[in-house]
Amino acid sequence: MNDLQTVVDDARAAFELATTPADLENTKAQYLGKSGRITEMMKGMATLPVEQKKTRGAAINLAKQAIEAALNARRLALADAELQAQLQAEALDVSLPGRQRGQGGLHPVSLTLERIEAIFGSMGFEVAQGPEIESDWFNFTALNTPEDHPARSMHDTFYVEGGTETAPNLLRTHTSPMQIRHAVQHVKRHRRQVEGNATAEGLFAGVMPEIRVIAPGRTYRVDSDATHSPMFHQCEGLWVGENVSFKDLKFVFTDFCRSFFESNDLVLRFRPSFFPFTEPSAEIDIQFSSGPLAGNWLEVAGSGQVHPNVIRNMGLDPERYIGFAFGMGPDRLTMLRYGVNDLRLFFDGDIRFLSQFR
Ligand code: 2NL
Repeated sequence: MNDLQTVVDDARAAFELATTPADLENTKAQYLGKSGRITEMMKGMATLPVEQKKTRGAAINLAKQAIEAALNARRLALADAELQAQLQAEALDVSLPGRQRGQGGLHPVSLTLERIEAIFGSMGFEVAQGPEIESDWFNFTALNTPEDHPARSMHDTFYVEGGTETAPNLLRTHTSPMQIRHAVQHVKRHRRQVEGNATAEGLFAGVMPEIRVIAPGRTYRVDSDATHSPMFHQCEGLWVGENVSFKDLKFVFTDFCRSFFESNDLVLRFRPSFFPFTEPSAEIDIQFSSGPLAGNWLEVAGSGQVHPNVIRNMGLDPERYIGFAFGMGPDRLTMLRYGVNDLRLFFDGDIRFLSQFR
C-alpha cells in the first residue's frame, strides 16, 4: 500500500506546484488521465487473484478519491487566487480626488463681439450676416472704391480662384459688404411691401423704415506683424434714414464707448479723415479719465457720413436718404478693455492665455 501513499503524496505535491488552472488540468492527466499513474495501477490489477483484486481495487479507489479531493481543493484555491488578483488589478482608490471636467469659455474677442451686439441691440440695431468670400462688387465697387485703389491690389487683398462679374473671388477686407447686402434687401423688401399695398391705404406706402444695422465678423488682409494679423475682426455700423445726421453718429458712438468701457466720463474726439465710402469722414479717438491709459488719445474707429454713391448703390436716392457709418476693430477694443499688449495672443490658441477670460 506504500506505493499508493506515494502516488497520493506525489499528486498533492504536483498540484501545489501548478500555478494556473490550465497547469493544474495538465498535472491531473498525469494521475487520473488515460495513461495516468492511477489508471496504470488499475490496469495492473488484471493479473491479481480475485481476493487481492478486491482489496487492491478498494485501496486504489481510496487513493483516487484522495487525489480527486486534493485536485478539487487546488482548483478552488487557484480560482480564488485568480479572483483576488483580478480584484487587486481592478481596484479603485475611492479616496483619490476625481478627474475635473475641463470648463470651456468664450474667446475674449467673442466676448467683445457679444458685448458690442448687446449694446447696439439696445439702441435698435440689427445684426447683419454675410459671406466671408465676397465679390469685387460688394467688397469694393459698391463702396465707391476706385478701380486703381491700392486696397484692390493682389498685394493687399487675398484673392481666390475664379471671379467673374458676379462670382465671389476674394476674402472680404472689411464687413461693409454685409451692410450693403443688408441695405439692398431692406430696400427691396420695402418696395415689395409698397407695391403690395398700392391699392389699399398702405401701411408701408409711405416712409421706409430706417436701416439700422451692425456687421461684426472676420475679415482678411495681406498683413502680418505684432499689430496686424492676416485674419482680424471688424464691426461696422450703419444708420440710414431721411434725417440722420453727424450729431446722431456722435451721440450713438459716445453712448457705445461709455457702455463698452463702463466709464461715464470717457470723452471722444472726432478728427477729420478720408475714406472712399464716406464724406465727410472722421477718425474717432477716445480718452479715459482714470485707469492705466488715462490722458492718452486712443484711436478706436473710423466713421463718416455715407457717400452719395454708396447710398445710390443701396438702391436709394441720395437726395432723400442720408446716414452715417463707422468701422471699428473688436480685437483692438479687446486689448484696450483687458490690457492685452500683443494682438497675436488672440490667435495663438494658448490655453494659458485664453483660460484667463472664462
Ligand atoms: C476703419 C474705417 C470705416 C465705414 C467704415 C461704411 C460702410 C458702409 C457705408 C459707408 Cl455700408 N461706410 N463703413 C465708414 C467709415 C470708416 O472704417 O478704420 N475701420 C476700422
